[in-house]
Amino acid sequence: MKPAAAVTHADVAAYAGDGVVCLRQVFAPEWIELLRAGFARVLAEPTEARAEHGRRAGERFFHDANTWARVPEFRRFALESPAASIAARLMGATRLNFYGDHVFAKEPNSPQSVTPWHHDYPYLRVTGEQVCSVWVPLQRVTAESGGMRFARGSHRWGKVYRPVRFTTGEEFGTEEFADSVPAIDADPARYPVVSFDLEPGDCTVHHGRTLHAAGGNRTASLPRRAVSFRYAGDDARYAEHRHQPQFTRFATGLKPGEPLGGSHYPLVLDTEGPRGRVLQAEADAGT
Ligand SMILES: O=C(O)CCC(=O)C(=O)O
Repeated sequence: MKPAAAVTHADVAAYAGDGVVCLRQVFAPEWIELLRAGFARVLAEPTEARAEHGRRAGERFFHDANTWARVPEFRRFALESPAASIAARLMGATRLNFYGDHVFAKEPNSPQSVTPWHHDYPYLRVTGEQVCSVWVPLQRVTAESGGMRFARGSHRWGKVYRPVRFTTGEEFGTEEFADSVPAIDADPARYPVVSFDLEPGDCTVHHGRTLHAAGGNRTASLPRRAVSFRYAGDDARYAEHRHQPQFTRFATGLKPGEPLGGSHYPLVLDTEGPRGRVLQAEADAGT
């Protein structure tokens, strides 16, 4: 579980202050190979929640979510790779549940296939401060291939903004959320943005309220494939929204306000209670 490179105090401070941090070479090559195998499996046999967000004919922006139940490579990565301990350390969590995976592929020559500015909270069935996503690329990622961009400190703006459809950029959930995502790119002085070129083995970790976006893939030959592994810590509670995106429409057996748990949200780390193998065994048994 230990990351190949340690998470430093400076990383923890960056995550707390900016709502995002880039970690270099925290996943050994075997972990990335495992993800590539899982990714091939998802592309070959996507779930019902898959969507194609390509904005123009000939472009491909593929997305799928919560595939880990049937993709053993992702399940193993989520529960056993350094991702969980990275998430716990950055959030200061003593207990950690895995929330789910999210798979994104922007193929070359997909320049219009942008990821609109959004944050994750209005899409997720969880509330709390300790919710984050570990975004792990499978190959080099540059601004040109669709690198992620983050509005620095936006997790501290105290708002949950309306979700937007990736296919069109239109917002939804208008009765539930009062505010639209601010026009981040229109005012760089007011809304500073950070981005990172990444190599395999690197990742970014963003807070569930950090606004983020990404360009299309403007390269001719570099795919842009990544998997987000989402985790929730001590204060996270199950929540429901009136507008459930397709990929969250499954029965959890939980009531709003309850801590996460059960087979959908397995406990992966508990520094104060019985942990490690016992919890792993529970997750494997689907309890
Ligand atoms: O990869 C992308 O373009 C979007 C990723 C994202 O929104 C996320 O991981 O929360």
